[in-house]
Amino acid sequence: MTLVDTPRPTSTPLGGPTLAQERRLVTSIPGPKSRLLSERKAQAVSAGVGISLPVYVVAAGGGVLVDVDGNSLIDLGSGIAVTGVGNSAPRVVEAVAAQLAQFTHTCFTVAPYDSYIEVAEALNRLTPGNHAKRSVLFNSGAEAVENAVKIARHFTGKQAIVAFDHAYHGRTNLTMGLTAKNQPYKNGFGPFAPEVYRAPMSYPLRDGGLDGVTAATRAISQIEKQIGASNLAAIIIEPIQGEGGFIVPAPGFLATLLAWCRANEVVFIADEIQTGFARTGHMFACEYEGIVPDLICTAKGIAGGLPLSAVTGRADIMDSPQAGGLGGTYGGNPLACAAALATIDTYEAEHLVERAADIGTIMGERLRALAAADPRIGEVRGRGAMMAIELVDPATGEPDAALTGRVIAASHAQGVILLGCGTYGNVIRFLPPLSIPDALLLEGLQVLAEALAAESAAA
Ligand code: PLZ
Repeated sequence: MTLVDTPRPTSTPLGGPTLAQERRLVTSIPGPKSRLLSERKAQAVSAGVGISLPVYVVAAGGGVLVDVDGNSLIDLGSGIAVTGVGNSAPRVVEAVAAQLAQFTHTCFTVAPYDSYIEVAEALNRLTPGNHAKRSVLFNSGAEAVENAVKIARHFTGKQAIVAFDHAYHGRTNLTMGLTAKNQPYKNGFGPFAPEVYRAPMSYPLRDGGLDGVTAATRAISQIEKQIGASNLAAIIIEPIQGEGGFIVPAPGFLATLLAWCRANEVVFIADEIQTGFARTGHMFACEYEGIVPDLICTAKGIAGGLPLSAVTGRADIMDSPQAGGLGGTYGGNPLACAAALATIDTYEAEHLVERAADIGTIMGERLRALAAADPRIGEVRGRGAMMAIELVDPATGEPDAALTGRVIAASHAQGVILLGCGTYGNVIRFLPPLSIPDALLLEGLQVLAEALAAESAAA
C-alpha cells in the first residue's frame, strides 16, 4: 500500500529538510491517511502505547512536522524536548551519514572507538562544576537513571534512594518506582523495587508558597525521620520537574538539599533528561542556582533525536564500580555518538543557549499577557524554551484537567502540537525546537489563545 503520495521535502546539500515554515491544513486533523494508519496501529501495536496526536509524520524540520495527508503542523513539543537543534539538523545528518558509511556497531565494551570518548569529554566539559569528571553512555533516559542509582549505591555502600512528589524518572521497574504518578505510568505494573522513598517537593503554586529553604527543611526532616542519612545512598531530583508539571522549585530548595547531601555523604543526582542541553536558557538547568550535582543524568536533547543517554559526575563516584559493572550492547552506539558530537557542535555554533533564552522571553511575554486577562491560567512558569501554563478553576484554584484537555485538542485540530503534563493533568507545556522561527512560535501561541477564548465563549 502506498501511504505517501504527498511530495517529499527537498534536501539541503547537507541533507536537512528544507520544509516550508508554515502551518498548513489541507484536511481535518487527523486526515484520512492518518486515520487509516490509526486503524492499522490498533491491529498491530500494543494498546499500551498511547498517542497524543495521531497524525503520522513523513517529514519534520525547523518548527514544523508534515504529515502523511500533507498537513504542516507547528511543533511546540520537540518530541518531548528531544529535537532542540531541530529535526534532521544539517550537522547531525552529515555526521550520522558519514558514520553510517564507516561502521554501525562494534559494542564499545568489545572493540571501542574514539567518538564515545569525545562525547564523554564534551559532557565532562559542559556539565556544571570544574572538578574531575567521568561519563558513561546508555540508550534511554530511564537507563541513565538506573545506572546513576547503581553507581551511587556502589560508591556509598548504602541502599535507600529518595525521589520527590511529582517526579518522573522513567518506565523501567526501578524508574517506575521513582516516578510519582500512578496513572498511566505505574498502574498494575508493580511490584516496584524496594528502598525507594518519596519526599515532599517545593511546588510554590500548591504548597502555600513555602520558601525554598523551608520546603527543603520539611523534606530533609522527613528523610531523617523515615530513612536516616546512614541508609541513604542518593536523592534524585529534576531541577525543573518535567512530566510532573514543569514545576520550578522555590529558590534555595535545591541548594539546601545539596548542602544536606554533602554533609551526610548522600549522592545528589540531578535528572536533567528533560531540562538539559540549552532547553532552559542555560546548558543545564542546575546552572540557574549554581547547583553542582554529584551525578547528572542526560538524554533527550543530547543527540538530535538519536537514542543516547549519559551519566556524568564526580570521578571518585563514577570510578567506583568494578570494570564490567557498567555497560550494555548499544550504549554509546557510534551513530548516536556521531549525532551527539554534531548536536553539541550545533548548540554551540548556533548559540542555541541564547536562542532558548530568547524563546523564553517571547513565550513568557505572550503567556503572561494571556494570564493577566484570564483567571483560568493559575500560573505561567518555566525557564527559557521550557514553559507552561497551569489551568485552574478561578473560583477555587482547583486543577482543571477537563479544560486543559479541550484546549489541547482544539489546538491540535488547528495544527499546533501541544503537550499536556502535570500530576493533576492540568498543565500545558511548551517545548519548541530551538530552530523554530519566531513567526511560527507566535502563531502557535495565537492558536492557543484562540482555543482558550473559544472555551470561555462556550462556558
Ligand atoms: N527523566 C526527567 O523527562 C522522559 C516520557 C515520555 P526515557 N520524559 C518523557 C513517556 O511518556 O514515556 C524522562 C524525563 C526525565 C527520565 C525520563 C525517561 O527518559 O528516554 O523516556 O527513558
